[in-house]
Amino acid sequence: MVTLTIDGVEVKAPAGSTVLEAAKLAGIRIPTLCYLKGINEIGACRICVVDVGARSLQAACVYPVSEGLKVVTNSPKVREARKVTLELILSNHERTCLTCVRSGNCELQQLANELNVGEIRFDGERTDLPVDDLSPSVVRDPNKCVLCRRCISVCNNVQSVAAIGTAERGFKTVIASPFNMALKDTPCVNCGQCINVCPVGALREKSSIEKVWDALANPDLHVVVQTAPAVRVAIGEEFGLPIGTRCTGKMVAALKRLGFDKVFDTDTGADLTIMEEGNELIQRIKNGGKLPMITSCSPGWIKFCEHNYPDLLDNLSTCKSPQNMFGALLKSYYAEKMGIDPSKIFVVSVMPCTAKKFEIQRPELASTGYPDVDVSITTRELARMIKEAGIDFVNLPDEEFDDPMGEASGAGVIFGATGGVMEAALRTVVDKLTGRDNDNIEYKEVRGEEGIKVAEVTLPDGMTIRAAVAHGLGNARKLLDQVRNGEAQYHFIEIMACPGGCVNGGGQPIQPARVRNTIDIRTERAKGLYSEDEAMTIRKSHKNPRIQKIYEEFLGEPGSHKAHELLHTHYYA
Ligand code: HC1
Ligand code: SF4
Repeated sequence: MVTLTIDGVEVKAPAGSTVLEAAKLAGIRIPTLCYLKGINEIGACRICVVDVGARSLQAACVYPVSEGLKVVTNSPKVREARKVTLELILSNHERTCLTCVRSGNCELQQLANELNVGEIRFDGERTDLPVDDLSPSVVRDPNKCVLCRRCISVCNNVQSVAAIGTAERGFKTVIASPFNMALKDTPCVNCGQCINVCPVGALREKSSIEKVWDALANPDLHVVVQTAPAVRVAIGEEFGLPIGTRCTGKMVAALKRLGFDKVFDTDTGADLTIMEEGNELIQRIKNGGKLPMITSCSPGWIKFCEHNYPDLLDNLSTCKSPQNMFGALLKSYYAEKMGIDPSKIFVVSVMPCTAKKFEIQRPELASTGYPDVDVSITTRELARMIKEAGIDFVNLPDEEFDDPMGEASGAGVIFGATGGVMEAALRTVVDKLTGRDNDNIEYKEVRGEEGIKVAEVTLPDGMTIRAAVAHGLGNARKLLDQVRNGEAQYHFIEIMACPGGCVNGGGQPIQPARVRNTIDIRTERAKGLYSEDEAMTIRKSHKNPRIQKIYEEFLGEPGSHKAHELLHTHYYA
């Protein structure tokens, strides 16, 4: 520990910590803009400057503490320096705050307020560059960019994709793709992590709200909606509820009030995925198929694999994602059961994910002759629709998903957290391989935020299933390099593109840095999913009576010809 003084207060801070961290220990809040703990600690914006008695003011987020250091965080000189910096940023910021998607949740707006900026003294030249809205998932507006570089850090260092970086210098500095290509023409995987860390409205999802309103207003269409596991534990944040609050019943009630003909649960699709994927794994193990088998439900991960590990495409499970399995079933089994022409069924998915917008456009994901899913919106877009419709979300009663597709197991629920697909699969695979209804169903080794997690399950016949889980594409890269080099041998690997899994997907409510720097939002939301699973009586996919019925009435067996036609897919190098 070292002892220093901040604003006259003696503070003990761990050696190696920064002035920003030490100030926090002393209860002193230093304003920041570019700083994002663990992701972007580069001292770029200089909003956090403090006086350490040196010739110039120093950025607190990167300045190390030292024994006897004297820091002043609040003096006329410091306040003026911060204000000038902020006014210079604002002078080149497109100030369309009233209509900006981040209005009310903009860190720049909040900072202007906190630093008491009443006027902008330096009006001058403005950046005027085209908006890139060609990607199916992400819209980039350089005119709102504050050059904090959080998006670059998350894309390069966390996701290891490097689709964006800085170009030009001085006033012309811009965040851009290589050769200024449209994002859609780069290796961008549409994960949307850059959106979640953007402090302003320079990055946002490509909105599909109007398409949903149009479908809902079309009397010729039967409009059904499916909601992903992770949406229920995050949507409440958009209405002021604590992070991780379970809002399943309120979410269903809101969707019914928006006018959807049926409200279904993607978790049922997740149960179906486990049936197919579990069967595929058992077949591969028994018949000497390609191992390790790798999960295929995260579309950002699939695109990453296609770009970076084409040699591992045969390792991917051929299973479609739960979203698409469920969509295909709605336009076949459900259409038949309800006597509705599949051309009249319009499937909307609500996902915590921006890459799902890309996934639904993949031409091979249309096994009924119609796209499995017609429109995919994010958790944020659903919240906007609920607000636009004037629905009082917080005071809604809890309502149930609709029959005949609404039932799901706890295994389907936990899909939304990293390790959840693996745990759900093990619950079924171990039962199938042992021929027993095993009670031990919680695989805690694969839960939590460790970047790469490993589990070994030894069966009574002596066979050991070796499993690994990676979340965030940087971790996936590390794990896959081990697999590629023969350094690690597994039967089954789960990969989710987003750090923390879908609970932290690129379409989830955006929590500002002041929250993300203090709370692990991934853990809080995951807790909500695990508690929902715990409260359920059916916690294994193969025990879900709805799933059993679908196989009995329609699909036959997992891996059947019909199941293959509707529920499986292929990939492109
Ligand atoms: Fe996911 Fe999945 S868990 S990919 O994260 O396999 O988006 O929540 O819907 O499809 O079920 C997302 C979440 C989601 C699929 C499922
Ligand atoms: Fe990078 Fe993901 Fe953003 Fe694409 S969507 S630029 S891959 S962070």
